[in-house]
Amino acid sequence: MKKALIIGITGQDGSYLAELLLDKGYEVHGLIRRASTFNTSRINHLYQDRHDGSPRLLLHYGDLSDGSRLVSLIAELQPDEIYNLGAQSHVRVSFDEPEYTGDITGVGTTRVLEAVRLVSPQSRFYQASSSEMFGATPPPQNEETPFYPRSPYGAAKVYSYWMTKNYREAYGLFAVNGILFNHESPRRGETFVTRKITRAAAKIKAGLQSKLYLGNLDAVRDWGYTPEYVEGMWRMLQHDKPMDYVLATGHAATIRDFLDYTFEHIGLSWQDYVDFDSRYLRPTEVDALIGDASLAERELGWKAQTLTPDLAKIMVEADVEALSHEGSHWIDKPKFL
Ligand code: NDP
Ligand code: GDR
Repeated sequence: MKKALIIGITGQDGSYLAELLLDKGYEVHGLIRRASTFNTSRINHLYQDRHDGSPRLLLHYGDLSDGSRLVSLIAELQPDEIYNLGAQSHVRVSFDEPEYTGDITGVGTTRVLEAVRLVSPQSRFYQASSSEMFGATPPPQNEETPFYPRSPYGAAKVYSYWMTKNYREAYGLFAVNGILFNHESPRRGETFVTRKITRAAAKIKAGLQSKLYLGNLDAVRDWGYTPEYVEGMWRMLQHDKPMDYVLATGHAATIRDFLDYTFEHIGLSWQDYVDFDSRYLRPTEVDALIGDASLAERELGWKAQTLTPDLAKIMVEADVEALSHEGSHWIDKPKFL
């Protein structure tokens, strides 16, 4: 049985990747952070108590700030595959917390790479690199496009990208960068713009909210569907050569387009509800990201199937459904999101 370690298993991508690997028969280990409240809601449905049979999903406390813990855990597990999906992943927040973002999203990767080099060099390593590394470089962007990050988050990801590449070249590790464009799902964090829109639309439809405050509506993004992207991550680690790949749909949409797709689907007009709030603007914006994933299609047989209009429908339908089940508990989430 293959063994995988997912750092960031409680996040959007980690939860879908855990499902995929369990379906493929892996033993899946996940790193979770100690918190004063439960932070495993995205993976609770996968969890099986250690006392009931032989679970294939096992969770371990740790943190990307804690290098010695990464060494002890990786030494103990000797995983076949390690996926580093852990990060302070919010671009706007990275302007408020640039040093913390550099430590976790940047140096955290080096801590994992060092642990792999020292105690488990046979492990295959996946680094969650990002289209945010392209930043101000105009689209279309592919593996050859120069980086020009526009945020502390983007700069930290560029550092992690180069450290991953360097450990591959310097020490012969099987270490790859997946350069993923935005990917979304009903499990997307509530403060990213797509989910913020689909949750608000569901609440507006139910008569529980009257306004939605957003920032820049003109940014262009290439939004795909997360379950397809975690399959791409896995394929990168099954390839015979360690290489870096872009995953993207190749299609462009603005925030306005996403609002259109979402609100039209539930029979409303977003212009009646959306207002501007400058606190959602970033000091420097990434204007346009549109990926060219032809290398992944040629070498991994990977191609995005779900495009943004269908993605918006999947997400808003899931939020309408969740609201009907969870009612006021669901809507009581804090307003500062
Ligand atoms: P999320 O923000 O949903 O998940 C991030 C994960 O990292 C969570 O499990 C979180 O734990 C964990 N984490 C945060 N800080 C630490 C820390 N100090 N130590 C250990 N773990 C930590 O992100 P996504 O799932 O959307 O993205 C996964 C990865 O892919 C991230 O690295 C992101 O930057 C990158 N990425 C994402 C893209 C996207 O469109 N989604 C596109 C390109 C790259 P907790 O639950 O406790 O907060
Ligand atoms: P992004 O995602 O920055 O692309 O990073 P986000 O959804 O936060 O922003 C996308 C675009 O929407 C604009 N926007 C708003 N964004 C948020 N969050 N909230 C708002 O109210 C709002 N109004 C407008 C933003 O300015 C931006 O242009 C995501 C993260 O998952 C990263 O971790 C990942 O690396 C990249 O995608 C690829």
